[in-house]
Amino acid sequence: PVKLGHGWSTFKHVMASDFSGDGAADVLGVDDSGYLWYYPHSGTGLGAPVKLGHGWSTFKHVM
Ligand SMILES: [Ca+2]
Repeated sequence: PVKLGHGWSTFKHVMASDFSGDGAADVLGVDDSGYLWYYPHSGTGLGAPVKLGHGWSTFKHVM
């Protein structure tokens, strides 16, 4: 395992995959306010988060 960061305890959902198609796994997360965040991975670490949307707090599963 590789530690990518901390502070995820307030997130309701966290998932990783190469969403951008560049070969490095990125992270998507839904925070406790229902915001969906995208954390791009440059290959050396996670970049600044980008807010993708709101209203995801009512979803039981996000994948
Ligand atoms: Ca990627």
